[in-house]
Amino acid sequence: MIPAYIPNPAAALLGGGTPVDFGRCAKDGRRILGDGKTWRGLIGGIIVGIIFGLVQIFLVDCFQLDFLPKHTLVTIFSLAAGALLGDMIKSYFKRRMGKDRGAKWPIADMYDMVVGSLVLMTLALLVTGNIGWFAENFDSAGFFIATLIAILILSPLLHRGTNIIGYLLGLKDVPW
Ligand code: CTP
Ligand code: K
Ligand code: MG
Repeated sequence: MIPAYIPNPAAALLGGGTPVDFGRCAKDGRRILGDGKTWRGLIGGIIVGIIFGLVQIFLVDCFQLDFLPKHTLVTIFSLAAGALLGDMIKSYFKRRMGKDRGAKWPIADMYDMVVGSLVLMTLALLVTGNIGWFAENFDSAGFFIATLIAILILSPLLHRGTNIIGYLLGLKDVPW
């Protein structure tokens, strides 16, 4: 999940400038996505996520960490892009609900990147004819389900943790 977890904090560090929605509003008069979703954050976040993924591929190979899944260019790109795509889709619905940029939306804020990254990775593996990647990297259904549960438990903790650190360092305006 490293290529999925990195893009969000990377976007927070690199973001700014032109918003993805170019400042446009939806029919409800509110911003389509808002100023919290910028092109620099989106593209920078995906690139940094891919770089971490490439390092992960290198380290897993180098130190023969065979208990870890074997990432490919397709899996790291789709995890990184899916994380920020999920984040943008969440912002779209946040604006439609009348919540301002940066407002709290507990469950959605924590799982947007998890759902976005895993759904896009699955689609990317399907489209590229590599859906067998799951069976190749997970010995049993039990191991796969255990991994999913670990992701569901760890993700909110990591999300909370990095946001509190970002807040304390003055990089984020709010600790969520
Ligand atoms: N960011 C960005 N571009 C993105 C995602 C994030 O520039 N595609 C930056 C923005 O500066 C944003 C910060 O990272 O404020 C934190 O991201 P996030 O918490 O996802 O955005 P919010 O400001 O909370 O906006 P929203 O309410 O739309 O989630
Ligand atoms: K987010
Ligand atoms: Mg936020």
